[in-house]
Amino acid sequence: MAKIRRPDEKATDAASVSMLEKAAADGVTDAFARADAQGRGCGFGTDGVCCRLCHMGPCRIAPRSPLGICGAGADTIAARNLLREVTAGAAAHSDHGRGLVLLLKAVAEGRGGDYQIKDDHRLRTAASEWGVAIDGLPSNEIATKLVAVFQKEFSLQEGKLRTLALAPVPRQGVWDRLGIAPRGIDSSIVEALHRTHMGVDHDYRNLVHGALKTALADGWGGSMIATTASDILFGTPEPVRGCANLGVLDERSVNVLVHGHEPALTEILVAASRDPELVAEAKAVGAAGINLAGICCTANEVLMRHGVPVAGNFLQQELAIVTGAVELMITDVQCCMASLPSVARCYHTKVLTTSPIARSIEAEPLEFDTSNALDCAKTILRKAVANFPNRDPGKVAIPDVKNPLVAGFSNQTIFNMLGGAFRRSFRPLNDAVITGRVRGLAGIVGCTNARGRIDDYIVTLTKELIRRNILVLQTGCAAVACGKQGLLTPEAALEMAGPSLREVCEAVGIPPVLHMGSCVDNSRILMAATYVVQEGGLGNDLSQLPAIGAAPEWMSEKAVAIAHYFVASGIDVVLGRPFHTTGSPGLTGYLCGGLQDVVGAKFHYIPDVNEAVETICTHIENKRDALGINRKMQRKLYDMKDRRELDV
Ligand code: SF4
Ligand code: MSK
Repeated sequence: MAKIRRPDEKATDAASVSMLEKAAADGVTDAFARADAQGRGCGFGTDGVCCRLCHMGPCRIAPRSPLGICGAGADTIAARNLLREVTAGAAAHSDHGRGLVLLLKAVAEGRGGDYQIKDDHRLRTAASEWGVAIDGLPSNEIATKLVAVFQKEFSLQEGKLRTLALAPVPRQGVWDRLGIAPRGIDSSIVEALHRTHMGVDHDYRNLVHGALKTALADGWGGSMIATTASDILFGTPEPVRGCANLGVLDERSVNVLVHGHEPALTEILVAASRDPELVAEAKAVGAAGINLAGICCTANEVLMRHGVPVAGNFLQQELAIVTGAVELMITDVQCCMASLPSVARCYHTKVLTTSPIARSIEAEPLEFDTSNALDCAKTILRKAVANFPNRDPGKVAIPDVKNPLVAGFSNQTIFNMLGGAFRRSFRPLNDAVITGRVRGLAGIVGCTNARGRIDDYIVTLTKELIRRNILVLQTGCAAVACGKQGLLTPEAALEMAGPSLREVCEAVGIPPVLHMGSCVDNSRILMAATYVVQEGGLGNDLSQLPAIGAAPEWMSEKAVAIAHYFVASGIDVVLGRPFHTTGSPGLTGYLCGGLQDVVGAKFHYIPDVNEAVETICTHIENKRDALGINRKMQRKLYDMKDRRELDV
């Protein structure tokens, strides 16, 4: 009999708990209820030993049937399944990147409609990074040349990705020696599907290397290009105030939620929602105005650049509708649940899909046309305004729960904040790490998962690491989880950070947890680590840094790809739930052990958060020992004069 959890066993924050109670009272089935109904899940699937790659199968590996019909055992089957997950994740990120490159191409060729190049400086630095000559050229010509380079990164058939050259040189050597430097992004994905076809690659270690290679085509390819193109088109994020949780919905306004991952439409919606004509139309139907807020990573994109409030992370998408106060939810791609229209049916909410590759039964499709973006955005918002009179006040209950936050920590911003506009530099951060005031860096990223108590592991881990003077970098739904708990404010440094991290944060004016963007922006974390290496004093490869990645509550195939590109880059990754490999001791042992000698990093499966804290701290201290920077620090009590003199 499956266990039915109480609302407070499903969610950490008060807003989600109260909406889970309301969902039950309103007769709405949510993801948590469906997770309970699913029970523990199929053991073969959980262990990764179910294969349906050909139609002699499906084959399941068990003691009485240790081999599939073709002779593939648990190691091969689980490794092929894992590589296919990485491939899907890499494809999702990279297709997102491709869309942005095509938009940049249209802008460069004068076909961008309402879009333009917002960050000319970023365009020029990106062109230099990718080896495009810029001398004397106007922006559109530089953009055209850069787009050509980016497009070739997708289509390259031979050689290796040019983007890999952004990584530290020793790391590139590791990839070359191992033969995992990917060629074109698209061809890497095709190759991964080929090698996992029935009867091709059977060696689980070789399949893991394939997973690392495909993931590199994502992190150092498609995702890196996606982030760069977004910054050029929409502006490189700078620190911005915002707030998070369901309390950002406004009972008096037309509430519009953007959900998914693609920033192009959302950027225009931000402008359109402030259009006086549309605001007047909203007032004409009795609303105070139009309130735009976001869910998941589309939310992170517009939070990072405009301070648009975040209504919630992944598992709050249904709960937002349960408030009864959402006129329209606009979905694009990735992480938008199939259930949304059926939840919306219990209220007056309309669900609109805007991508031709992401339709939903019962949701209204309205294909977003980038060449006519503003008109399209206005049409969409008018649907929301028209729906406002249909709201049933008796069904409205918006939790009075939200927390302020500061987001917008692109690397360019971190350079400026640490070094000042005239001596932009990561030096102060390196010095803080070398002197031990910052013990190390942890990238805590990824999703939330309905099988657990959402946000719990992420927030507990983050709080404990900053208490132990580890600076935390975040993206995606993990960042929103911490935003909801007030961890993304400079004040959090005073209240929750360890004493030496607090001093650093106070001196620079940053939170102890830096929100670096959406899940595709994990590329920013790769680059942050790279800039630290390049700054000097902490080794010459990413694998030497006192740094670690963690995906405590991950659920998406994109997270599998992200975890692999971190490990391929030499950065260990802690996973709060294991990959589906536990039916293969050989594969699990290789991922969580053997890889260390191959790429200088490995995975850690750690469901217990306290164990994760200890593992992460030990890992960071071991790296510090190896660098020879673990000199015993003298404890010093700082007075105001000392604080002013702090060199951070
Ligand atoms: Fe079974 Fe092999 Fe076919 Fe997989 S590829 S379904 S293990 S026969
Ligand atoms: S939205 S991939 S649940 S982070 Fe990027 Fe959140 Fe994970 Fe989707």
